[in-house]
Amino acid sequence: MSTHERYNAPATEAKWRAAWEQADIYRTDNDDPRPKYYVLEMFPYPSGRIHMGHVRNYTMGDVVARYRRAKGFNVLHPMGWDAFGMPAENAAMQNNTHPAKWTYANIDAMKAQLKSMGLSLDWSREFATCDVAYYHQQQRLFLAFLKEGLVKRQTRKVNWDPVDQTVLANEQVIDGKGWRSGATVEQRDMPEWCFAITDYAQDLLDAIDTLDRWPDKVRLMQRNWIGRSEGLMMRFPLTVHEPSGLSEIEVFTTRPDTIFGASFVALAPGHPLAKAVAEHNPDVAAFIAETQKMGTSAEVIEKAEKRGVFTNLRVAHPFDPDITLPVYVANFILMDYGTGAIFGCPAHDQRDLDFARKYSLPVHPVVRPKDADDTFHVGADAFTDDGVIFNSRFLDGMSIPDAKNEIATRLENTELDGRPQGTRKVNFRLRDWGISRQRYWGCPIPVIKCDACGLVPVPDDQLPVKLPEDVTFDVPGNPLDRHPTWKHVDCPSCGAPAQRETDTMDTFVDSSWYFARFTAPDAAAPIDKAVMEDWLPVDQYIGGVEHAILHLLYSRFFMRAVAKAGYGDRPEPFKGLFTQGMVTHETYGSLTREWLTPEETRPVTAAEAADLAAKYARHIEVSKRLDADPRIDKTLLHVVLDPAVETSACEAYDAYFAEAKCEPLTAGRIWFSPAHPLRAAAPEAWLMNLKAATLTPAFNYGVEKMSKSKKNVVDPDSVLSTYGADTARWFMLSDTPPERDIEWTDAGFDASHRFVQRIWRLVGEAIAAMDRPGSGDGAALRKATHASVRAIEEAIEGLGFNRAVARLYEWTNALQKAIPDTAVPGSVLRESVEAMVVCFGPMMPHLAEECWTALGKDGFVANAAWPAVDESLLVEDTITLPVQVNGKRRAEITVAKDTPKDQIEAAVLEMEDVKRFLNGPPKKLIVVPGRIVNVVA
Ligand code: ANZ
Ligand code: ZN
Repeated sequence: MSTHERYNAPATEAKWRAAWEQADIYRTDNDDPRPKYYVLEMFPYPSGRIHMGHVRNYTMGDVVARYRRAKGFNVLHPMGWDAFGMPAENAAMQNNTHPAKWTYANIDAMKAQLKSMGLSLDWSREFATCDVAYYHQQQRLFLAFLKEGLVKRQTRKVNWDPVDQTVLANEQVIDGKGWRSGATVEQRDMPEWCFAITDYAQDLLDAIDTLDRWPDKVRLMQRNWIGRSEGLMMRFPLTVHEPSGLSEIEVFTTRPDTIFGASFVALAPGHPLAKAVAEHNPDVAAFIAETQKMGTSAEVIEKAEKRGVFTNLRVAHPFDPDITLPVYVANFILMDYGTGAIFGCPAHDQRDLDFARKYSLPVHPVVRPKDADDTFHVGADAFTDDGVIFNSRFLDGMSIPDAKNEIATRLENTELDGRPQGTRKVNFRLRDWGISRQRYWGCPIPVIKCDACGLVPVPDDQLPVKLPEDVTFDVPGNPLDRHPTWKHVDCPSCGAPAQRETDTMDTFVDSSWYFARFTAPDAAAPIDKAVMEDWLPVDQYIGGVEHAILHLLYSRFFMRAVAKAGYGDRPEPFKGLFTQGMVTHETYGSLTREWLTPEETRPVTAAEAADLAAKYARHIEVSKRLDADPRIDKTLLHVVLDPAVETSACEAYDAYFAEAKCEPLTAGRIWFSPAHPLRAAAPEAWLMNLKAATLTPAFNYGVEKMSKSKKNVVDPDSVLSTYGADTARWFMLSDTPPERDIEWTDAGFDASHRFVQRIWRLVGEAIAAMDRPGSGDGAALRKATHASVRAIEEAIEGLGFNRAVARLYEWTNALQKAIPDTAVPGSVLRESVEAMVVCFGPMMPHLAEECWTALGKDGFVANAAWPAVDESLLVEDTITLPVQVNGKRRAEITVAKDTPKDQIEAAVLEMEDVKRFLNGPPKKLIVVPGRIVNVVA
């Protein structure tokens, strides 16, 4: 073959993919005796098409898989589909198709796309979580967990959409309204199935310390999510009788040291005492009813204005019965944390302070900064830092920890109605995991509800509980619930007519154990214990940081539950975790952010730019003034280039001066932040592009995450079919560290494409020179070769793919130089080229195969061993020593490692940078071998 031909990537790549598939080289045998290595990328949701984020994620995983294979590991690298979930039902509603049909068609399409990337996946292990075979096993796991006491029924506050007749996740409640229906969301108490993840709260927290190959930020996010706090349960007696008979309020506090700064007690709207008071107090009843309309999420509650209502009740201060505190019902107290009641200390808690200011409650500081005196007081900001206790009787002068301890000890030893008034308590923010979803497209919960027997597990021989196929999506609500026959069954226990559970499982359940199922995807049991224990933990897991909390935490819990149920003991599923950055691209749009694809825009001509600049002169002037104004919050900059909003822009400007604050962001007014690339350019340059064939400005909104809604997506398909997978893979690995966002640019992509061609030419040129004997020993190239192999293996092992790429560029340069140098023997060229092909094989696997064949090698490079590094060639044979004159560093000298002292001395005395400081021979000259040269003038 002629190696001077241009490399035809699309055709060559297809050929090699067919060859790999034919030879079935990526199938993994569980019994292979070599050491195991499990690399996994988070499996995709089958939305229908892969996006560039997938390309990046799977390329990285594939590099790791191919590298470890070359290193002699038995590598497991599977792929599947996270296939249940709402989008399939939405599609079913919109397109009148069945979720299964839609899902499996998407899987087919995406699988073909993934295949065109040349990923070394073991497709024989593929499954979708909506496969009956998979969810059958999941139902068995559910029942095993139920038996172990890890599944509970709990009544929970949920967001109920009265129009769609469904429970909404917190993210689906937008400003108190359902995301789809727009109906005002109600809070309802609903019985739910829950997994007892809180049983493992402490263990999940402690074990984070063992995850030393996880990013610190993810470990921190997990810690915060689990949210352990040590505090005190504290009982406050009511001063008057309450008709319900309730006589006290118990609170949970992490700051008992601030008890002498307490100025109120507050109850959650769902607190039993709050409800009791509501029975006879209409104001309280109205307030509670109103708060029901707020979302249930902690974030919503955090953001909302702190409000409350006085109950007319008071409690006695635990250390002074003469002090009483008013009891409120308040919207910022959560019912499902602690006891659903607090004592408020406004001076040292911001929420309490906001509340106290609103209701004119006293603010008594009881902790002062170490360097402040007793006149210390609190203004708009609560003081939450460390300090010294004051204004607190027997606590005065203590540190916070000592004061906490003192209060706890005293209250533990004080009796109230025959029980200690205080008890130390550890609380977790983590809640049990509610898995009930009132949806069709999920794994049915295998339980039957019988009037006589209660909740009866479906017997194993009656599993799987299959989803019925004949369902309709034309009306809101749960299709399983309204199916005419599906839910009607006989009770497995007494035989009486009974009903199936119509809730399905949260899709996070499906993804909490798929990695374990991959190890033995056809096992008769959910998990083949021995095989799973062989493979797990996953050596390298790669995916998006958006899954850093829930998916990973649920998986960690799941594996603990799996262990308890006897399916194998691997509590930590992922040994190494890597979270890659996103793929970004330039974004264009109109002033009001009607997005345009880059192709829909065109560059503005100089004449047009001048025209537009004149037209928008007023705005540009305002912009410049705002820019220069030191009083402006520079995080909210601005340019308004639409005549229609000219007045409002100028009004906003004036309002700013009047009110000393910036206008909030509103439609029609665009405030660019200074970080925006357009801000750096001249005002005229803001008009980067125009909407094609019009004079409508198309603003460059900078580099944003690729997303359909912003129309800045580059479709992998077009790139893969035109340039081939290797170019796309190489681009994804180049330049940008993998944890950072990578910007898609045509120029960068072209450079990758040229490099593919360059390698192909280079290999051809090297092959042509390989027969020559060479007049020298080629030591320089040999060194470059072996040093490169070592550097690339270190880079890949550290997931520094961009460093491996950079090293390959250098290596090709060294080779390029050596080819015309007839002193370099052909055998040394061959050694270098063969090693190079193996080393870039993980990144550009198709090109590597083609080069391998051109080199006359047998078999696939995908099966070739990683080049052995000759360590002796890595030893540096020169050494660089700093040279000091009179204690100051003046020069450095590089010499052969074994240079005798006297030769170094002589050479130093000849150096210009040393001679300058000498008048005649030096007083002293000391060579510290391998370290430094000291000259005393
Ligand atoms: C008195 C106090 C004084 C508090 C002070 C803080 C500062 P973490 O760390 O998250 O556990 N709290 C307790 N239960 C609550 C609930 N159900 N809803 C809202 N807030 C609640 O926070 C514990 C602190 O959060 C507790 O300590 C309590 O307020 C509040 F200067 O008690 B603290
Ligand atoms: Zn029964």
